[in-house]
Amino acid sequence: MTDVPNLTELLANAPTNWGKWGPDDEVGSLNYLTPASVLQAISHVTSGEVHTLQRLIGDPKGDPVWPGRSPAEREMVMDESIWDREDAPQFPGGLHYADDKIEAFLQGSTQYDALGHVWYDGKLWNGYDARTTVGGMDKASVEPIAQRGVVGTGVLLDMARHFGVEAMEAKHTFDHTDLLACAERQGVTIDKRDILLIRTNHLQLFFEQGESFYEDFCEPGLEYSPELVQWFADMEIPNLVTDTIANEVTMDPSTGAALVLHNALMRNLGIAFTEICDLESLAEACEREGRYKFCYIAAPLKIHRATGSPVNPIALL
Ligand code: UVW
Repeated sequence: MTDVPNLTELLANAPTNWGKWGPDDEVGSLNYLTPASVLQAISHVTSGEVHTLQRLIGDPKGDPVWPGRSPAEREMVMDESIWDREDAPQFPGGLHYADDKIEAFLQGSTQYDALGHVWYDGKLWNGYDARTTVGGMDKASVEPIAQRGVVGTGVLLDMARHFGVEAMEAKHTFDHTDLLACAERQGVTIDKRDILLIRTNHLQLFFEQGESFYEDFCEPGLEYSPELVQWFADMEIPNLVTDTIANEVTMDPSTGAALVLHNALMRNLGIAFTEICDLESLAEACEREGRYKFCYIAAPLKIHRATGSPVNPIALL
């Protein structure tokens, strides 16, 4: 561990977008998504086919979550059994109803990360002090992202298919040159300000392997390099969406540092992260139709001071 460089050293010369949208900005690169880009995104809708990208919460087969988090627990509060009791509430007209509640990590399902969700060196996105997270996110919480919503052109990069596998294995890394090669193979161009949706289908292994999935936990995904970060900055990517728990290789293979891209892309460039998506039906449709661009729409929940929020994004073909 002692040989692992800290993020301050590793990202010393990395580009940032701090200040680019003013000292009070809390949505970062989502600012690239203007009304004109919304109209551009809608122009990709030709069949009207709708794909929802959220994974089921409370899946009987299990909910994949980051180690240390637990899946949401749903509890029935009111159901027909309440009316077996003497003291059951009585409503005029004989009304009965069902109610339930969940206890859930806000980062424990398909989710948007708040831009302030990760940091190093005592500073969050846009230079906000990390002390602003104490007791709730006073800065760069998920709420401003939820207030604005996310609509833009999505491009699916089916990396599992590109590498010729059903599901990508742990620790398998790739970079922006692989994204470009995948796009070329699919016959699509990645344009500036496109929302990137990266399919690995890695979580199929969660459902096949059960608890052993978490042994030596290291998901596959994008690997940090200064060139990759510069490419994301130059391409003005507003949002990175994947079907893994944390959107990038968990431990950087060359340095051993954890979640480097969360910091280089989210904290420094203000790129929104959307994690634990289910991209399977979308990938099938894209392959069937031979087109990989669509209108991507997502509205995380408006939760005051939250570090993230569940979301059910939509790809509209
Ligand atoms: C962490 O940042 C630890 O997790 P995630 O972004 O996957 O919610």
